Amino acid sequence: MQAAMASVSTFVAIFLVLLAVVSSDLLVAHANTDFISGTCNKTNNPALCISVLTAKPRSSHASTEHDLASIALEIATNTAKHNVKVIGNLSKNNQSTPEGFALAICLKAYTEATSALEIYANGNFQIGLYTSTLDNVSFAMGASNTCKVAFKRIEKKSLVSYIDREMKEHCTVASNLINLLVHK
Ligand SMILES: *[C@@H]1O[C@H](CO)[C@@H](O)[C@H](O)[C@H]1NC(C)=O
Ligand SMILES: *[C@@H]1O[C@H](CO)[C@@H](O)[C@H](O)[C@H]1NC(C)=O
Ligand SMILES: *[C@@H]1O[C@H](CO)[C@@H](O)[C@H](O)[C@H]1NC(C)=O
Ligand SMILES: CC(=O)N[C@H]1CO[C@H](CO)[C@@H](O)[C@@H]1O
Repeated sequence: MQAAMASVSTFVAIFLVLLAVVSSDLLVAHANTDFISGTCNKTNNPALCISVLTAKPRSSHASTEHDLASIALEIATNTAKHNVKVIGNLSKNNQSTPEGFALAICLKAYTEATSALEIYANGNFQIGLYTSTLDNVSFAMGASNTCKVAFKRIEKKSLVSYIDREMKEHCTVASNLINLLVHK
């Protein structure tokens, strides 16, 4: 009987501990979602900002606007790099076609965008030169338009409009968040 009582109270104790662990995890997750949405609410496109940031698990550990801006800059940088690869792959199968000509322009634009983000924007961000960082992100974002115009010139449907849009969106979110740091 006593042993049974003991095991019931042990069971209750374990249950309470588990409950506490689960609910504190939920509280933390909730607090971070609030931090992301609260920060994104200060930008002029909260929905885009939230969807881009929450795709990256690391965002849920962010506790400052600086952390979120840094994550957004990394996302934009990875997008530029990824786009270089996608365009490089497409160029192989489109050589000596009008599309190949447009893709070469896109490839050059995204290669320059990658270094603008990875070297210049990242370097300036690290040392707190946020206005310069914004110049570099803005330059990089131009790749999406350069690429779009290249296809317009050959009067063909762009093979890469999806990645152009992604680049524009990711650079916009990075700019909006870095902009929050400028006015501090
Ligand atoms: C952000 O704005 C939305 C829509 O106005 C609102 O529902 C939400 O509570 C806001 N988030 C925070 C953390 O203030
Ligand atoms: C590029 O092509 C290579 C080889 O076909 C493939 O492994 C890689 O996943 C492709 N990358 C992208 C980003 O499409
Ligand atoms: C980065 O920004 C700085 C400051 O505006 C500028 O001098 C530099 O040329 C920029 N680099 C790129 C690649 O945008
Ligand atoms: C016009 C042209 O040659 N387009 C080709 C470009 O490459 C992709 C595959 O990577 C082909 O599907 C297209 O037909």
